[in-house]
Amino acid sequence: MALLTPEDLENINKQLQEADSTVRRVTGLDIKGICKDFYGTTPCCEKVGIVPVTSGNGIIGSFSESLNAIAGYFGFDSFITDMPDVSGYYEAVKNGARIILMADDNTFLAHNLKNGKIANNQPCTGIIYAEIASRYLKADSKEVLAVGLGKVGFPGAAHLVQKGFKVYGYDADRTLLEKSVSSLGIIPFNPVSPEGDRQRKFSIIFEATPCADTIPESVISENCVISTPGIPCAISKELQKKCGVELVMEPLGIGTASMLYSVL
Ligand code: NAD
Ligand code: 2YH
Repeated sequence: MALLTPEDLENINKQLQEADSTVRRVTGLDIKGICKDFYGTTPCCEKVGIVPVTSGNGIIGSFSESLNAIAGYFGFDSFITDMPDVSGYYEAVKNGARIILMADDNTFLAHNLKNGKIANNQPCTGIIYAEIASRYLKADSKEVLAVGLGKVGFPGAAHLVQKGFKVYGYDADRTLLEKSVSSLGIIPFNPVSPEGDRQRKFSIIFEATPCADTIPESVISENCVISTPGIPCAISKELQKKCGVELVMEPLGIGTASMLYSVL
């Protein structure tokens, strides 16, 4: 399990603002607008308690502070507890938190204590990046390439299938690829070495791997959108510029917004 680093989270507000303007250009709506439209919810200053967690690899510098900034950006009234772990949870509830945000090395959750709704970062991230990709205003077809079909990618790809897209997909893990083919009807397509003459270009690409350079130039159509929560980035800056790619990529905020709106 790849953990976020303080370097990933540097200038989180700026990263979020830049991602927001890309999302607006790509879809016509900002991140708030997409979450509101998709989940049918609107924040009403709900109090969010952010609890640092010390288990496993421990507290990540600026993780809680980044969540606090993100929650504020999306209109939530948030605070970080002084204490971590169970004591922090107790402190959050005692101080009136309606939603708890906390993460260990495996699970990052949002739990609404009033209505019982709970969200996991991985499916929420996959679904919202897929939703953004699906709304690309300049898409030339309803064909999508989905690369990386793990805990984030699989729910995202499933969402695209459910929305009626023809999803071509690839995962380096053969078992995961076969599961996506049999349970979602995904069409196997290895972007790096497509079989025979099946080379294709896509105007919508959804990527969720922990690897760099997973999307080669050969599959990118002019001005395509790549919507990718994957860290590090799926394409180099040079390739992004050369192909005029609209890149939706941000390390924490879009997925957290999806979690928060989903539990309202
Ligand atoms: P995962 O390990 O469950 O899935 C990643 C998948 O990518 C694996 O199935 C792996 O086989 C596949 N893969 C690796 N290299 C590949 C390649 N070259 N081509 C095709 N498939 C390849 O991980 P996950 O939990 O789904 O997370 C995926 C990425 O998303 C990670 O980088 C994670 O840090 C990131 N993430 C980002 C956010 C965010 O808000 N931006 C949120 C959650 C996760
Ligand atoms: O970054 C992570 C894991 N990859 C799970 C998130 C799923 N995308 N966890 C963050 C750990 C935070 C730490 N325990 C803290 O600072 O509280």
